[in-house]
Amino acid sequence: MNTNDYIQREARHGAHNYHPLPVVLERGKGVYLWDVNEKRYFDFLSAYSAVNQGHCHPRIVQAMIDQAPRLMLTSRAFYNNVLGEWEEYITSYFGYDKVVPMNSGAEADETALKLCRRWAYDVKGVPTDQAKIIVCDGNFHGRTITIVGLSDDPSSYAGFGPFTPGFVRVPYNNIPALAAALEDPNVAGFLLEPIQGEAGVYVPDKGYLATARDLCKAKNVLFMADEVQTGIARTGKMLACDHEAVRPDILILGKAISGGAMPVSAVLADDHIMLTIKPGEHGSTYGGNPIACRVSMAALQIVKDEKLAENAERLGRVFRERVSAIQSPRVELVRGKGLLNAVVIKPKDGQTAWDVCLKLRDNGLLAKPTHEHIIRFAPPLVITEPELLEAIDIIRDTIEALD
Ligand code: IF1
Repeated sequence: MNTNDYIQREARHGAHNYHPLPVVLERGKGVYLWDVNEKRYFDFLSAYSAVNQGHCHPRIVQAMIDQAPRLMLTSRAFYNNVLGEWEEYITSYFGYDKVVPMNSGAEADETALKLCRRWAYDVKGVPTDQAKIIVCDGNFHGRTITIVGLSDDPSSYAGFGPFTPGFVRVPYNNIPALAAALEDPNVAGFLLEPIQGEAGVYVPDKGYLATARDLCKAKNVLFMADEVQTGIARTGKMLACDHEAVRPDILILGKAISGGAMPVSAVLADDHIMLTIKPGEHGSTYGGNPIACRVSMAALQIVKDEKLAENAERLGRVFRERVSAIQSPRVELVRGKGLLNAVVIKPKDGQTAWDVCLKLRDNGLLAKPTHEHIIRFAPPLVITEPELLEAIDIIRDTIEALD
């Protein structure tokens, strides 16, 4: 079979809910991917920041191999010998009383919304069914009906209504708008991404997170950070909130807490929030399964052992410095934090970021546009400086060849 055969087969049998870059991958290792013709690429998407530890990290693979033949799934109907170890590990890792294990990032966001509402009624004293949760313009928190109802991007919500009530949207990175929305006594929580990934790596002004957290605290409103994409060392700190020493009331994690091996997500909070949900009131068949727990502990330990946050901080600066220095009228702007960066491409002759990504692919580097003129560059955090410099050469050569 050739590349086109694979693509056509998916078109015949799979829903058309994606428009992937035309490349068919079959092997990954570290920062590299190989396609079905054995062509090698730098991975500069990392599966949207799920593969921070690099593809097929041996310690993560070994964790799967060790656990799979012993016990794969018990469900939460019974105890097992692994879940408690993971709960203890991850709650001490991030400094919270308790954790709810889930699978996808969307499930973790939905779990956080349920926790926030339940806390509002049982602890804050908001009248039943009157709780409001504030979200931001430009947000991306997943693809469920409630979550797409929070979006202001028609490609996320159009044609899927009606939507869940009880949400207020404010402009991102805008303290006065947040302060005004917080005047409503029924507000229970504020959900945001510390850096908006899908919006095009939108880094808020310094102080925004800390001020927002203080305003929420003053109004007894839960500050909920969706670190599904920005967490796990991606932005140069373990959590993006760490850049401002902000400790969310509810911390939402996913993607790289399992290093791209399988879906694992988690919601962390302290007892006064977490214990408002009683036995039988929330759950998931696979949430916290033994393989997920072993894989997640390996993935999180690698982040510390291999100092991935420090590496992301240092090489992120190298990336932004060198890409900003590319002498081309096409590079409008380079922005980001750590190794979560985006380049805004000035359009010319109708060429979009998609066209640039096709040429990057031809030159051996895989990246994906987030919008018509923005390309996100997010390699695995295990990338070395020589590998990064080689990848930047590909980016430079590709952009300079556009003119
Ligand atoms: C797609 C975007 C990124 C996320 C944040 C929750 C979730 C995501 C901050 C949900 C997931 C993924 C989903 C994937 C593409 C990708 C994405 F382009 F959609 F917006 F990364 F920016 N919070 N993001 O980024 O996690 O349920 O997917 O595990 O849906 O196309 P999930």
